[in-house]
Amino acid sequence: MHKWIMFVLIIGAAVLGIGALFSQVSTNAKENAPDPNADKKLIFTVSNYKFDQPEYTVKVGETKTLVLKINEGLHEVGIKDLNVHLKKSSPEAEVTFDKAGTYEVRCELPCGPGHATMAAKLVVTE
Ligand SMILES: [Cu+2]
Repeated sequence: MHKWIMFVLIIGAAVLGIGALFSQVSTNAKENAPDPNADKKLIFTVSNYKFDQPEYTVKVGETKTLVLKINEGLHEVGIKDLNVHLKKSSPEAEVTFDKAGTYEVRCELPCGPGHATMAAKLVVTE
């Protein structure tokens, strides 16, 4: 009788253990799976009256998908010298950076009291 109980408990524990192991493995696999487009994207995350970074850097010759991500408020982002304009209805643009330099990234939609100073830099390095 006792042997049976021990047997059932051991099998039960083994099943639970294997289950836990598998769920952990699949979670890890999900977390570690790289977004194949992650390094192709340059994301401008904006909120009321600022960009998530003061400066964004890319290399000459790189092609990136510029993405506007709005966390708060309503904004449109433009890089005038690259003829890039991102807005809520068309938040992505693919750009190949063929000239080194520093470009101004600005909010292009009058969005509120901080609009005038809502800007960042995009540095294209050699
Ligand atoms: Cu604005």
